[in-house]
Amino acid sequence: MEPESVSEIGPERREALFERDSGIGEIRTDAREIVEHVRADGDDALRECAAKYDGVEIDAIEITDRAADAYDAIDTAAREAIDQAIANVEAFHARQVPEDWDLEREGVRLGRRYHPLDSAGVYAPGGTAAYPSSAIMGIVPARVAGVDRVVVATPPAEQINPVTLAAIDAAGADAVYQMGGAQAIGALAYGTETVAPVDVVVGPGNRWVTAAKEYVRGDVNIDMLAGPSEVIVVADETTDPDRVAVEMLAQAEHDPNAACVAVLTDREVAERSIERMEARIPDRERADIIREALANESSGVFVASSTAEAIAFANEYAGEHIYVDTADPEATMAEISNYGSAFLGPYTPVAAGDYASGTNHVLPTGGTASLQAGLSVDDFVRSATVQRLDHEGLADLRETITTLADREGLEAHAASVDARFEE
Ligand code: HSO
Ligand code: ZN
Repeated sequence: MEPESVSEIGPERREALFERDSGIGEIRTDAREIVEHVRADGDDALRECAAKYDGVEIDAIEITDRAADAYDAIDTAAREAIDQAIANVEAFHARQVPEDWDLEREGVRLGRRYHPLDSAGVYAPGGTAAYPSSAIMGIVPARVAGVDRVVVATPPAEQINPVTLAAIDAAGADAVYQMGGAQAIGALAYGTETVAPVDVVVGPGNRWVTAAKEYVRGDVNIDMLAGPSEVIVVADETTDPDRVAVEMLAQAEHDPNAACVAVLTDREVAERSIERMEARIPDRERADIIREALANESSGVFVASSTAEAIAFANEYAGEHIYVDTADPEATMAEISNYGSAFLGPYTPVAAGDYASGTNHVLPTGGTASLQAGLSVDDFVRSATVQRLDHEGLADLRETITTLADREGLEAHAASVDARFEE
């Protein structure tokens, strides 16, 4: 890998960097068919899909008891880590619970009221890495919001990762189902004999999960259409190249399609960061995935000619995670507004937020961080408005209402107000 200059990024490279694709285009139609299959055939379709796509024959779809047993069976260190992560995620998300409010003026009271959704479905991915942390990130905010029924889908396997099952149990899921991929999203959205449909489906997954979420959106709420993990590192001449390297390698290990970018204002630090990345890769267990991720067209190390150019690059990139390791990270960050979650300073690796500090790691990718937020309590509540007027309050508004109703040709609206003033 060689450092590239920000000012010399060509149009193709630009597109790959800034319009990162979630990769659902090619499988969209097939994912929709799977959802419709589950919608039509329910549990039978889920069992068929488990055999066909996950290679396991399943009998019971609900495995809630197995999750409870897993929590007791895993080692103490894992149990303590799960409990600590849950406590921190709970504390951070408790601050997000919105409070009802009222606005009062003479004779009129207007208010906003928040109500939790009744039910939520959380997708906890399986695959090459297990994701107990993602289960926590989906379940805890739903519970904190006051959702009555929180259920989890996780892909069937010969042996579902016990730590994932334990985390699902500890985070407080009411039910767990062994179902994965597009079929799981179909079941959560439309229900089967075993699975009752939910109001909102959240959580990251592979392309099939994302394509299915795109399809069911509208019939149910979803959090977002998340693509492969991303990080953008912003660094300057004061940065230790090893820290750039470890941040790049950490998110690169998620997926060959992960997008890992560094933008530095110092060419020498950029060159040394690349050296440190290359030196460190052989020590990593998932070296092959890391190499692929760093070589893909959405990853790279860039040299900016000024801080302003680096900041403009970061805003255009709109990364899922931004790691800022400059002389004054707060000052650098003051001008960056497009990002899912920011990690500031040398002791704030992205892994802190991935696992344990308390912020959510389900975050917008593919540049959508300029448009939307990561998963939060907001995804599990809806707001409504309420009002109460007295005689005087309505008298004050009478003329305004009846005039506008008249101009709209909706005379019965005006009459509904006038009626209140008839003897
Ligand atoms: N960085 C991922 C979340 C995660 N990391 C889970 C480790 N485990 C979100 O892009
Ligand atoms: Zn991660």
